[in-house]
Amino acid sequence: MFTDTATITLSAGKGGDGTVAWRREKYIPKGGPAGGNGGRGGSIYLKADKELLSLEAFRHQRHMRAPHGKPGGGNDRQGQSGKDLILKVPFGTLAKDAATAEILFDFTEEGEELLFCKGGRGGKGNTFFKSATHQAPIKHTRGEEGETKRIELELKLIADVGLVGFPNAGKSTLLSRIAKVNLKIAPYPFTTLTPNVASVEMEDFSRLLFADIPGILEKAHENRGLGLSFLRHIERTSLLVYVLDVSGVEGRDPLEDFSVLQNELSAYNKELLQKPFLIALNKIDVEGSKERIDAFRLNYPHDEETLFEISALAARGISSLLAGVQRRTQRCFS
Ligand SMILES: Nc1nc2c(ncn2[C@@H]2O[C@H](COP(=O)(O)OP(=O)(O)OP(=O)(O)O)[C@@H](O)[C@H]2O)c(=O)[nH]1
Ligand SMILES: [Mg+2]
Repeated sequence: MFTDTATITLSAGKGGDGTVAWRREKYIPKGGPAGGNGGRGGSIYLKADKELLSLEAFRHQRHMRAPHGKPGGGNDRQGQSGKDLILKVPFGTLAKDAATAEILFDFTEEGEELLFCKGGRGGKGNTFFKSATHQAPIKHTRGEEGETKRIELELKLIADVGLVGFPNAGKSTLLSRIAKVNLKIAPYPFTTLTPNVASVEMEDFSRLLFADIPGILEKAHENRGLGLSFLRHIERTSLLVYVLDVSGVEGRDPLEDFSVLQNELSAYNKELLQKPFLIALNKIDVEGSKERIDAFRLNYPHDEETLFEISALAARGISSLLAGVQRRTQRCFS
């Protein structure tokens, strides 16, 4: 299962208590205090890891605890510190305070690491309280509690290119073909229920990450179909590819679909319309599609850098589309 949000509780370890002990050695009567300090409790860090692709690991274990520090020992021995806990989260994870929704951190760089909960300090043993006027203190302090936080993790996939389209437009077919992976494809809407991300090799052997998200319907912003929450996965892409069905098989009109998709994207986040985009008119292998392609070209300013005719199924026009993607992303990155 794909998990893209998780609410977890983090508890750092408590510090070990300070100890009361006395020196007991032969020939040294009244040896004085010898109680060591407690060890520090373990802290909790979160660290971005590119290898992880979901928050799945947090689905079963929702309360993470770092170990407590050990109490101080006799002979002034310091208690052992609790080991720090480093939790790996996928690259692209946003951490928020679960109560206030305040953004605590956005993990956008591989290997980034941040302290979330500090372990409690160890208590002082009675040796600490020895002074010139107080040679045999019985005073000691307890270890501090570790910090506890409830945080919400949200994964925003950081793909380079996002495929958007109506259900059944052929997004998964296209991604399966270009990334050479097997994705679920079927002739009914909403085959894709959770985003797929796959890496695609370009002509120059560089790689781009493509995200295939569930299909979008008119009024998706009012929660029709699967709603729009999946659009968060394409908010960070540098290029969108609208996949439009020109087969007419389902009575779809690509011009109308394009405008509905743009409206829905804008209802979710207006900035999505500012992103560079390409249009892939898909299913050109189907007889009669020419009519809709011509109508689209007539109504939509003809631009060879933006408009591509493809058949994801019959593998037509794919390399020109990828070359177009590459030109556009290079322009975005530079
Ligand atoms: N004739 C033809 N059929 C295609 C083409 N591309 C996809 N299809 C078919 O269209 C149907 C839907 O394809 P999918 O790739 O599952 O569509 P999707 O856009 O991922 O759909 P959702 O996951 O439901 O949003 C399948 O039956 C595909 O075989 C194409 O280029 N030509
Ligand atoms: Mg699909």
